[in-house]
Amino acid sequence: MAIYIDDVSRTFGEYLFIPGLTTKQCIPSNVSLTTPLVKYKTADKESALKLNIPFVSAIMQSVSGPELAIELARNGGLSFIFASQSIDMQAEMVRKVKKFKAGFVISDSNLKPDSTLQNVIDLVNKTGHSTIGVTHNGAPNGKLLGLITNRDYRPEKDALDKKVEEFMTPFASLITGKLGITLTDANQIIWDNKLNTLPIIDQNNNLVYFVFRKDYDNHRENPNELSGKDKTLLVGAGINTRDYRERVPALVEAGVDVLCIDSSDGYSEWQRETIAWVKKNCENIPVGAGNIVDKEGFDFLANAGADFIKVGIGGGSICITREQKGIGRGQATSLIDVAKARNEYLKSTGYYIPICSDGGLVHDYHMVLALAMGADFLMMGRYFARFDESPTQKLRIGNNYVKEYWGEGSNRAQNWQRYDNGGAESLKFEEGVDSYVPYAGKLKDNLDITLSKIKATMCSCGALTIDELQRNAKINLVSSTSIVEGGAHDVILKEKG
Ligand code: MZP
Repeated sequence: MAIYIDDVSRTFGEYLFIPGLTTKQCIPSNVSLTTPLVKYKTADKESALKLNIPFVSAIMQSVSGPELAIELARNGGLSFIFASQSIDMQAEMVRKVKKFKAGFVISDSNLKPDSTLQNVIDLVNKTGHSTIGVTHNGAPNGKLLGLITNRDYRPEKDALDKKVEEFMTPFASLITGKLGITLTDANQIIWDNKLNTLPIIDQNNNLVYFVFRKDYDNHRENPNELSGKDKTLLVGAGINTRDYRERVPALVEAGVDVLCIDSSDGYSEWQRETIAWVKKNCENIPVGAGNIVDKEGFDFLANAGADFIKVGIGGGSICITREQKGIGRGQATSLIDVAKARNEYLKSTGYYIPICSDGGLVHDYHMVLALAMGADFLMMGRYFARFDESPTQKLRIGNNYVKEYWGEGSNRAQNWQRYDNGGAESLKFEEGVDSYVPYAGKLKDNLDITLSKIKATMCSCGALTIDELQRNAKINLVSSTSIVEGGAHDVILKEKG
């Protein structure tokens, strides 16, 4: 006979906090959101890898590219670069994040001296950037031969087949900085010489970076920045249970800090094999696994050696797995169950395995509920897809700006490995949709508001850390009528100006 679980599975919108005592120390500026990312022995006191804010971005084409990874790590979180692309392309994205130095930009617009004005115009239209590095081979790190800006040509008057070397500012006339220069010194040279761009070159005159005058104000201090001992930003990458023997070494070579197996159903022997292979062949690289929704799934992946475990099936905003396969569980119940299993595992082994709540977070207070229910950190797709830094197009629909957001199980992503149960290498049916999300601007601006709200809720609960929140929060299941009571009601709202 099948096993019946009688308790209803529930999600975040069905719970609210009851305030705890807010002491005088309990103010948002005293709240710490630092949280462990990977497994550790409690005798060692803390995790070897920690996040400064409990956010990671989803392993999705429409979310985690290098631009978002850089901005999120600069603000204390971490991205997992998506795995549903070629190994080379994914490794290149990881490399881009690892090479990032605030204010130092790797040139994305480069041509050779024998390229033409037409090539220049095409490149500017494609990238939107007006400064072009002229290198011997047209590569971002080739030998620097000159520079082109929009002051060097007149598209309406000049011949379109004119060669770049005829109108570029040649190397001999350029002011350059040497690799190793500080940002402050680079800015001083820009200022003293009234430049717009300072190319930074190595000892062989290879172009390494540009420093732009226009970026001067952007180099703010980021006290939360998530970087390693070598000062590079931390970055994660998704992997699958098919090509990990080739993909993982390429990612490690590119400098990846942490891996995560990306699958809609992690309770599988394929995940166990993948974890074992990574542990044997790349012992210093932590690997997370998932997704699971109960104690059995957690214990299986914990015993397989996972460094963190992701919780959640079917709750993602773009996910239709529950409709298509009837598989899934309310996210709050899943978390409560898995957190209990994690605590039991800790008691019996002395190892703390962080858990990540993945998908389905809608309101900012849901994030606090997920943390209070035992999540160490949160994976989000929809939340990050709305920002400038996500890799998708911003479009105008009617009077609103939106960004595209599609699931990994949609025909558009074709990430069959994520949904693979063995067999043919293709997506057999869709488990995700292709959609839009409202455009919301810059990541940092939105994150600041979200973090303020999280800290305010934590203070109301009397908690200064995530650990205190997990130990002391009072959480109450609420009736559907009290949810209605929670919004504005029985008033006539004024239209917003
Ligand atoms: P959300 O933050 O948009 O609600 O959910 C993001 C999560 O949904 C991802 O981290 C992933 O676990 C899951 N996901 C991604 N693609 C699909 C799909 O196509 C999906 N079904 O469920």
